[in-house]
Amino acid sequence: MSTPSARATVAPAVEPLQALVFDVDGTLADTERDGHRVAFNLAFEDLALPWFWDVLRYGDLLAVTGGRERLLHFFETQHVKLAAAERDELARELHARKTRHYARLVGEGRIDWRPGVQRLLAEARDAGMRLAIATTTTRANVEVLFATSAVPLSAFEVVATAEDAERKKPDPGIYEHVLARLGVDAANALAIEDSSAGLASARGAGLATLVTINDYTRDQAFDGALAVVPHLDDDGAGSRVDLHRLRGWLRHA
Ligand code: XBP
Ligand code: MG
Repeated sequence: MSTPSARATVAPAVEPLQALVFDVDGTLADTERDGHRVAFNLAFEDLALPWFWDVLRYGDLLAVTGGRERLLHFFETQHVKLAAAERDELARELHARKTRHYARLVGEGRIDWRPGVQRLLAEARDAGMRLAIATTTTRANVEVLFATSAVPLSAFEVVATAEDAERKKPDPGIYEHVLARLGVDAANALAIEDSSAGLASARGAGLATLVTINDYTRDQAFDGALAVVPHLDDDGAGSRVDLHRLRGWLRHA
C-alpha cells in the first residue's frame, strides 16, 4: 500500500479524451441527398428557374462546401449572364428559400439520423464528455435537425456553424474556433466527420478524426484519419463505435 507522501508524487492521470466534436451534414444525419438537394430544387422551382440537381450531379456539386458558394459555382458552370450584384442577390434569395424548404423537410421527418449517432451522443452526454458541433452549415439547419433528436442541442457546450466561420471547410478555422471556446487542446479532442473536406478541416486544427463514410463520400481519400468506418453502429463483427473504442483509437494515434 502506498504512503500519503508517495501518493503525492504521482501526477493525476489526465483523461486524454475530453471532448467530442461532431460535424453535422452527412455525419449526424443523411441531410444532403434528401434534404439540402431537394430544398435547392424547390427553391429553383419557386423562382421558375429551369434547373434541377439530380442525385449524381449533387454529388459533384458537394465538392464545393457551403450552399451559397455551391450556387455561385453552379451559376458559373451554367454561364449565367448576370452582373455581379444581381448574381449575388440571386444566390442569396435562392439560399434563403432553400433554408426554409430544408427546415420544413426536416420538420416533416424526411431526414434520418445515421446509425449509432443517437446512441453515441447519449453515451457521451451521460459520461460527462464535453460535446461540440463544428459545421459550416447554416445555424438554423442545425437547430431544426436537433428538434428531431433525443439528445438536445443544449447538451453541446459549443455549437459552431457557418455564422462563426470566415471560411468554409476544408479551412481549419471552424475547428480552431471550437477548441478555443472549449479551452481544450487539440490533443484532447476527437472529431467525427464524413468527408475529405471535413477531415482536412479537423486535421488542420490538429484533431484526431474518425471518418464515417456515406454514399456521397465513400470514394474520397481519407489519409490521416484515425479510422474510417461505414457508420457508428455494429460493424457486423460485434464492434460499434463507443467511448471505449474512441479512447483506444486516440491512445494509439
Ligand atoms: C456541409 C455543407 C453545407 C450543406 C448545406 O457542411 O457543405 O453547405 O451542404 O448547408 P458540414 P448550407 O458537413 O460541415 O456540416 O446551405 O447552410 O451551407
Ligand atoms: Mg459533413
